[in-house]
Amino acid sequence: MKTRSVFPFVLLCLSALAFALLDGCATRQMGCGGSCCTVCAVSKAPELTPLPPILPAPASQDEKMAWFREAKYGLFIHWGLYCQPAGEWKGKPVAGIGEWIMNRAQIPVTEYEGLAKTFNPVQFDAEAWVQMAQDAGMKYIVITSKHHEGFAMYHSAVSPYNIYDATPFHRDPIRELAQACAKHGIKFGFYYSQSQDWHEPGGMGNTWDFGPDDAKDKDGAYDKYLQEKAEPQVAELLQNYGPVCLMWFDTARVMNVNNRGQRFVDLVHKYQPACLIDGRLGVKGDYSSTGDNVIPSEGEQGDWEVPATVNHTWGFKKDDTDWKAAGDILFKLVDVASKGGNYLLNVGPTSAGVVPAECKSNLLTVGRWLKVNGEAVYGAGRSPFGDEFGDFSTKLKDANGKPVYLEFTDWRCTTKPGKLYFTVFRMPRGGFQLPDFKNEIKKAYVLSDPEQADLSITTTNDIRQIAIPREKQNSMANTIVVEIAGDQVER
Ligand code: JFZ
Repeated sequence: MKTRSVFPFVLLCLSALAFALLDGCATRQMGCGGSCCTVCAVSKAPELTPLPPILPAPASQDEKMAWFREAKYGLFIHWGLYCQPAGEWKGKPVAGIGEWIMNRAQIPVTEYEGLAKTFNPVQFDAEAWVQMAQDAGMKYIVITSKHHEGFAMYHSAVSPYNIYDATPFHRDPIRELAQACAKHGIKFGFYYSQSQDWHEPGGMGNTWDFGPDDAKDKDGAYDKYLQEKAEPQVAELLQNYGPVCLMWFDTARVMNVNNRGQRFVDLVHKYQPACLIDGRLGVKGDYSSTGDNVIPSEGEQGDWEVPATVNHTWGFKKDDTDWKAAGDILFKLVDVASKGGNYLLNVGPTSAGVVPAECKSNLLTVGRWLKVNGEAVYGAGRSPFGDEFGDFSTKLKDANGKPVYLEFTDWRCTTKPGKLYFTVFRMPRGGFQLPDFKNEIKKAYVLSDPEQADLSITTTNDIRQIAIPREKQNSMANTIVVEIAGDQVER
């Protein structure tokens, strides 16, 4: 009697066990593509294959910058323990950007560390993230390898406070991403918070556990942290993940003494001479970084990049769903490109390891436009005009009595030798009015038109106007290619 009633249960257990052994997961969930199981919380890592070799030293700075100048558009990823509280601590919303929650709520290290014990992003799929970046038209990915919280999102031998050793996830997502990026031909780089580390007594920023920062600077704790954690971790990143396209340092604090900044530069040059350094290390890098979401109002010389958010935070916050619309992202990308810069647009994946659906969908909409019109962006040069960026109002004045700068958003111009790309965001009824230039026009056509059918140009009082047939118009933006005599515009 007793044996009989237990028997079905034993059978069930055995079959579940067999299934688990075969599949790596007892009760595979629908919709996770087989990469995870949210019920038994066991994730499946892809098979690791060798990474490509590190790139040789470029022959010149121009050669070093070539991929960056071509790329124009990159994906920034802020992912760390902070995506779990997601902007809320002990049931209360915490103001400010999500990845700053430890600081904003002054959470003690011992308490914050607890987040690692439950961090298990079982739906993480490197392949899916990289595929998304590619479909979005992005050419490089920069991910937070360690943000200010001090937690390494890769398998670090320097500190056990890392995703591989300290979480039930027990995987190295950075290694998996490096592999997927290599497969898809996407450049891969790292954000690394070199100065701020709220987990370490000598790191900058954690004043609630470890006292004022200037004491750490003066008593040697900061240098100890830099030499025993930050520098060795940067060295790990440069040695263990294949070619690193750039190192994105941030929020520099007293980097100019004791060769602090220079030592990071030296590490990059030593291990990966082709790797770029951003503009926030505190000593000179390879290009400059603007303020967050700050797009200059005019064209700028040199190499530069705008780090930007898709909502109002970098790290995931559950209550921030105010996503930039696809048309807005596209305008900003073309705007930045027409001013000579790169656009590094951020997503904050959730603690499950997924990019929020609506945000992803907006990025993919831009990607579909770029698939057809990318020639106007990738590798394209600055606008030779400038009047299209905006002008000072003749009527509106700011609080200091100065005229208000009004941005114009009707069109932007990018260039390649002998070609002007006019990306028109608001098409006037009568057609697009070309800015004044002397070159003869050889041909004009809509970039998305596979036939490249000639567009007719009408000239009235020296003003040249181009109309696009309605059936060839796209609701977000239309690029008119104008082929000119000579390589450059003459005004
Ligand atoms: C920093 C970080 O503190 C933040 O969490 C995020 O990672 C962001 C990309 O970078 O914040 C900054 C750094 C510099 C400026 C603004 C925000 N800045 O120069 O304007």
